[in-house]
Amino acid sequence: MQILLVDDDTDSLVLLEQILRQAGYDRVRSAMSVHEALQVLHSQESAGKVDVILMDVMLPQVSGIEGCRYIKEQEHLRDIPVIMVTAMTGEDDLEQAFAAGANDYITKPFRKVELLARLRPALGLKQERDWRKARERELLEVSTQLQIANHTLQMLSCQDGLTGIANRRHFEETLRKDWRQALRDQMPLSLILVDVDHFKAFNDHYGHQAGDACLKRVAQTLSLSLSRPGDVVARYGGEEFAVLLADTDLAGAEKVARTLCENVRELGIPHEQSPTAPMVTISLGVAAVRPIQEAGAEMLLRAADDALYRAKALGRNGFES
Ligand code: GH3
Ligand code: MG
Ligand code: MG
Ligand code: MG
Repeated sequence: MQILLVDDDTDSLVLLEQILRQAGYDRVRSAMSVHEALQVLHSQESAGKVDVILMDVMLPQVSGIEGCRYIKEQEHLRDIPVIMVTAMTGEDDLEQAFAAGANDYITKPFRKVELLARLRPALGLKQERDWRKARERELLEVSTQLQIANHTLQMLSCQDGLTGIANRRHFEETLRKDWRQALRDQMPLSLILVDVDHFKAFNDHYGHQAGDACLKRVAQTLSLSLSRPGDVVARYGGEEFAVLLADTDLAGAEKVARTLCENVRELGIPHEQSPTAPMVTISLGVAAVRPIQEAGAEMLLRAADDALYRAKALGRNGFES
């Protein structure tokens, strides 16, 4: 434990230090004024390490009472117990010292056993405060880690493992939310369902791994082809994707569908076994509604699915609405 002595009388300092060292306290520092004491408290080797201050009251320039008050006003110093050591024994002096935040008071000439007896609880108090602070810091650290973990989990729970875009769960949540928003704002909402053409044949011919890589590229292309911040693309199923467009009417959604179809085709991923084209293509079903109170978001899904079915039947590599 480190003890800081503040006294303008050298004899007092020597005596105090001697007693303390004899009692086994070998980390003792001295200061002859409040100013010097603050220098020690802020110095490299003692900052945050002083465990108790023994402070004389009668000091040049700034009194020990003022010094104590100042220390107790500082957030980073106020935990250090201050014991006043003084020859001034009046009741007023005592009152002032305690009002300034002093933890204890010893009168000079002091008895050795009294000094040591009063020192012990003060040091115990400091230790307890340090321990509590360390616990608080630990708890804060743990709670920060938990928050990060929670955030990560939440992100992962919305993400499709293979492609990194939103998963079906997140899509369905967003669909419900966007539907309610569109209903409130009386705005249109559009949905595009996307299905990779002849993908079973692609897998059979190129292998499942190439199939996975193809799905990743298609997902990325769909995602990069959307321009509005509110647009959401999700993996809806195996080789099916869903694109949700808020505040978008049918004409707008058809434009997006055309772009998506073109962009995937332009990736030029070879697909020799496809009867449609010698490359990977997609079919799209487009639906747009202005939500009404009486219907739910399922009607939009059903309409997009019907349109996708027609796009497939009509030859694939295109969209229907
Ligand atoms: P269509 O043009 O009518 O859509 O024909 P299709 O072959 O794409 O349709 P089908 O539903 O018969 O086959 C879908 C295929 O997608 C079958 C399945 O093996 C493949 N598939 C689904 N999920 C994955 C996946 O995560 N990775 C890979 N590599 N293939 C997948
Ligand atoms: Mg003095
Ligand atoms: Mg399919
Ligand atoms: Mg398919």
